Amino acid sequence: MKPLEQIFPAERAARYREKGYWTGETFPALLRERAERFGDRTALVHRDTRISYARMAEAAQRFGAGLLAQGLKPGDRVLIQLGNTPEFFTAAFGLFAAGMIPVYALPAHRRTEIEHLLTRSEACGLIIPDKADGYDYRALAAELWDVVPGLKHVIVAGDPAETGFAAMAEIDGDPATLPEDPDPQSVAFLQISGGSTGLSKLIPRTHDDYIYTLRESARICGLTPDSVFLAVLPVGHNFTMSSPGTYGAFYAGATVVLGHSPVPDAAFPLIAKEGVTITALVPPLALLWLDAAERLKPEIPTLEVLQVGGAKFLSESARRVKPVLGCTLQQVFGMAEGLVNYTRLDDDEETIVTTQGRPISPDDEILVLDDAGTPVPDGTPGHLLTRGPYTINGYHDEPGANARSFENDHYRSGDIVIRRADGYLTVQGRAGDHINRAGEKISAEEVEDHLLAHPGVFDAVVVSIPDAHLGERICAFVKPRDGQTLKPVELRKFMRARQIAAFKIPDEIRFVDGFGITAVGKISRRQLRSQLRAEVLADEAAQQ
Ligand code: OOB
Repeated sequence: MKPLEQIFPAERAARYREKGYWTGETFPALLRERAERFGDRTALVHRDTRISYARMAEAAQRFGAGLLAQGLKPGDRVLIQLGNTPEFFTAAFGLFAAGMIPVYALPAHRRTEIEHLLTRSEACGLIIPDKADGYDYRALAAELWDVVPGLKHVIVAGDPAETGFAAMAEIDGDPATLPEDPDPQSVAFLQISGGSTGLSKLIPRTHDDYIYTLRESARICGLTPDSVFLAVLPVGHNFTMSSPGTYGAFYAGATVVLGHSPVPDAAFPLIAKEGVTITALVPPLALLWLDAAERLKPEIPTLEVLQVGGAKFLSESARRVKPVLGCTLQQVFGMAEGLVNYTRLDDDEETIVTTQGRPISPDDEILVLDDAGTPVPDGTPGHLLTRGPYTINGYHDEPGANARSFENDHYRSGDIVIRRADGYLTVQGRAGDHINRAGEKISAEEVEDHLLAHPGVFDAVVVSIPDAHLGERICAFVKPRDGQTLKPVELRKFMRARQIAAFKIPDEIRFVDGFGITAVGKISRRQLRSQLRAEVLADEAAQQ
């Protein structure tokens, strides 16, 4: 197994400890300590089930010990593909308690993504629901069982039916068998990247670095044990997990309400019923909530903070949050690789609506550089690079991507930002070729690869197009092979059959005879993408 590491240069690691950012806390210790301190208080609410801190910790520890009894070992990696249900936390904290490493996948992922993540992480286990949103995850696991040799344990939250897989409810062991707490500087879990090229990369986060973000996020977002955080975005995503998210809420001893749907008709009554004080949305959902609230005038006086992040929230929309929902907007600009920026709750309204906040840590060292790598003056757009106490120094086992994304000890995020003199950042767009579709990051190259696999496709170029609802949508330009006629519906069906997450299927497919240049090879795909994107924008402008 390739070792998991996240190596911070010694001088910086020493500084982060000295300054009290890294405190030596670990996830298993955090779980025990919170169970002792907040025992009977409610940690989790899911439909009619309420779970106390003591019960959550006990369930996790028993599950972790049960995994050991099944033959899994500390250090083993286990992929969790669960939705917003209590089992997600039993699984994640159970793995922590047993010294194992969770790898977080999203419920929308399908065979292609899951196979890649299992293989790359060398996971020996997979934890799935039985069925969710009409999709049978057991069938997916059964296919993977045959093709991923390292996969030895499939655990089903719910009914394993005839698969022969283990039922999560039956995995049970004696917490006395759990190992000692891990080294706080060791890797706690693998998060996945949005990715601008190819499939997701694995992001190793350590106990020390991640728990620092939880502690600071809980403070910046004003969490107390009386706060109630509603999770409607997938709990496996870094935003919902740690900014402050569910883990930040646990850090503070607060209550997490698991929402089963982000639509206003479901969320508003849940906010009212549970007295939710803070929740997190991506911009398209925030727009949906704003429009619904104008119509429905919901009684949600407990809601103090609405966080919006994952993609750019335009200032005109941001301005509506306070008057329409009656709560404070907090913009969150973060990345699973580390750096998270927040507008602060007491910032002036202009800062809240026009910026994406400033970093968590005084030791987040932000650079804004021009194309040649020279720092630009404040107020001028440039490439964002960063290093700091919770930003990774490399992806797991990705020499090529690491050479592209890390330079002089800094991570290049691919974002174009403007920095104000006081350190607040405004995101201008992306330098790279990824599409941010309602907060889901999609690599243009990956979608092109799927299209090119179709026998009738000669070439394909995928671009992002600004979209009023989604923020950006996926537009594919496809040149069919000579003599072939293709239909969009046929290509979409073909892509679905390749078992990829549905959010990667192009929203729009345009057929072209060629790409307007004789030798495609002579210009980079990146140039081609920006040229085609400009053509669509010109078309759209002409139609208005
Ligand atoms: C969050 O994490 P990822 O890893 O899915 O995506 C990171 C990328 C950023 O590099 C940026 O391109 C984009 O998502 N992004 C934003 C944004 N927040 C994220 N772009 C504009 N405005 C924003 N507010 O998306 C994530 C992780 C932790 C907290 C929040 C979001």
